[in-house]
Amino acid sequence: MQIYIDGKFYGENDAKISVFDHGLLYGDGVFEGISSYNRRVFKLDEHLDRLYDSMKGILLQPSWTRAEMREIVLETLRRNKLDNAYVRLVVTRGFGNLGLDMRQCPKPSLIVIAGHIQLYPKVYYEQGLNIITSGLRRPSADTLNPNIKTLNYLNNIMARAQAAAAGAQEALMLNAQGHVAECTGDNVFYVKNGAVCTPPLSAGLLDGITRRAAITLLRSKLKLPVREELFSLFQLMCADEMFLTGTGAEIVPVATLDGKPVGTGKAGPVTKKLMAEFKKHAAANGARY
Ligand code: PXG
Repeated sequence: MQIYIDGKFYGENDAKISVFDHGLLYGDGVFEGISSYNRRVFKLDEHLDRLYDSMKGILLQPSWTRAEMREIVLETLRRNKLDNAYVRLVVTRGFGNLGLDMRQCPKPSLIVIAGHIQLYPKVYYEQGLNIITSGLRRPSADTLNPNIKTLNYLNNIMARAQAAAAGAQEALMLNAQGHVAECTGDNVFYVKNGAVCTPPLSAGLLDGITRRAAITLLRSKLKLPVREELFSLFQLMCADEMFLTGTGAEIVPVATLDGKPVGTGKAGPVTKKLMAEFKKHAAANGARY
């Protein structure tokens, strides 16, 4: 595996960064996770837009143009000869001293890893996931804005550990007001009486690229109304179907929530149609390499 770090490619064992990197010391940095299908990078420009917005959100001045960053992603995929891949971009504040002041870090670092990710075994795409509601809330925008894809993932990781302890695959997270926000690495949708609903970005969630693609496909291909509105756990308990979206997960049905079946407890018809439309869409679109 060839890993890009700050202008050079390294083998897996030689790909290293400083222990003084503030990405490690403080989680001071941002990242992206991108999928490629059939030698095409899915929604590359949307991911680059989000990465540049995330950098703005943490006052990190990029030392690469967007065009350079785009080419680095494509070149990393080419070098690794991957037809279908998961690309992880990490931008850290770079090395500095042992102090919080970002001005001590002269230049940011860019890491690009191209490999594979399997978030959920295949069986869950037929049977649906079992998920629980975490007791941990997503932070609000005035604490650590969930719209920014930062390297601070402990909130998500601890909630995911609660899911694992309960024998579930994912954890649903509410915001401080008790509205449904998202899962630890996926966005949330439910279907009720032929309409689809997902929380608005203001509920405190990542503006998922797969979420956006799902909204577009639901409207254009399935001809269903999609509403972005606040809802509580009660709406999910009464839903006909529920599914999650994410780069690694794609579209994945939910079978049970907190031990109780959602709808019939199986992948519903809207979810199945959306999964098929998403597969078609992802296979036929994206930047070639
Ligand atoms: N919410 C959170 C908190 C996420 O981290 C999503 C929603 C879905 O967003 P996208 O843009 O992917 O549709 C994410 C995505 C990983 C990994 O381990 C991270 C995510 C997805 C898949 C893998 O690198 N985060």
